[in-house]
Amino acid sequence: MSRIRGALIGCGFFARNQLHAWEGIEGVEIVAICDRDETRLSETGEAFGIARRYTDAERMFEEGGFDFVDIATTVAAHRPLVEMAARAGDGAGVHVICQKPFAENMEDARAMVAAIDATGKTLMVHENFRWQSAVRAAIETLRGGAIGTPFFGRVSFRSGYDVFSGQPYLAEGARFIIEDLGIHILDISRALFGDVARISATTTRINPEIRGEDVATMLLAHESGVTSVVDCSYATRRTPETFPETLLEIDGTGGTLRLDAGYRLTIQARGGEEVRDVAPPVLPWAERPWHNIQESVALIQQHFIACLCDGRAPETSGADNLRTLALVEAAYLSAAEGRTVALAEL
Ligand code: NAD
Ligand code: 89V
Repeated sequence: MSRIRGALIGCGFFARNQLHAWEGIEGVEIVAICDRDETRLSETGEAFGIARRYTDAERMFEEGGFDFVDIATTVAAHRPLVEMAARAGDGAGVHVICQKPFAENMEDARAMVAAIDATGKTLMVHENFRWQSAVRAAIETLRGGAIGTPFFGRVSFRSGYDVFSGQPYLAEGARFIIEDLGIHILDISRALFGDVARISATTTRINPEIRGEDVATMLLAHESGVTSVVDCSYATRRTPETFPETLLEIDGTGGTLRLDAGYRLTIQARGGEEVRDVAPPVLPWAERPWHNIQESVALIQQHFIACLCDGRAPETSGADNLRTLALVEAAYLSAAEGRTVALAEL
């Protein structure tokens, strides 16, 4: 593929990371942007030098001139926008990269996957936490067999960081931590240990100022036989504050792997110990402590473009992400009904 042209919808809090990352990928150009909010639209257009600006996504698709669309809106707009992308160019469609959470429910998610499937275009969910370089180092080490066959894992994200000032909508929804953050951590568990047969979960709300749950503890029985604990909290005040690090403890038949605070990866196997500094770089446009997430945005977008060029499915394709989304739904169902939920129920 020669020059690849993209359009981005949703010029909000997170989109600037995506636009910076696109700027860093050779051969890619964002030729149009869209937001219903004119102020955000013009500020973003000015900041990134993008002249084609739309307040109406339908019009942007009608005028076309791009190969893929990057959907960076919050979840309620995802299904209509993905379906618009499928109808674009008289049904030829365009490739799609869509932010997490992909959909509000399984029915919408399946319809979105089917709509893009029918066009033969690529659909990737921007599920970037498994692309964080520290997490990736752990995934590659495990897949390389360094600690033998895993049988236990803990995938943990605990923080007291104020996420609500940058993303006020996170305080307003009936659902919070599993849908917004747990979705990433559940996806990391899938990337490490494979698909899940059963899950049980508890949730609670500690912060009285928000509507949804801010603590979730989940027990996953993977099809591979691994048991993992996925625990998430935005009510944990401790030092060091580790936002936005995911910490790991994995036991295998031949040793153990830990990813500790400060991006320190420790592998103990065959009577020896290796400690590696796997801290992510701070990209020129990034800022601490978000640099970890920001680098993963660059990496997942590079992966998307590599997949388009090679004609292969992205790791977090729409079809793959249905299984992460099903885990989210199953966790809420388990917490509400106080029982273990089989993923086959979803
Ligand atoms: P935001 O509310 O700051 O921005 C969303 C923008 O989309 C707004 O400017 C809004 O006007 C615009 N918009 C909504 N519907 C639209 C439509 N139909 N047409 C045109 N514009 C529309 O939200 P945000 O914090 O930037 O989050 C966006 C998405 O990114 C969410 O799904 C969130 O979960 C996700 N997110 C992902 C990560 C990550 O690491 N992957 C981090 C933060 C946020
Ligand atoms: O990555 C995210 O989806 C963000 C945050 C890290 C704050 O949970 O919303």
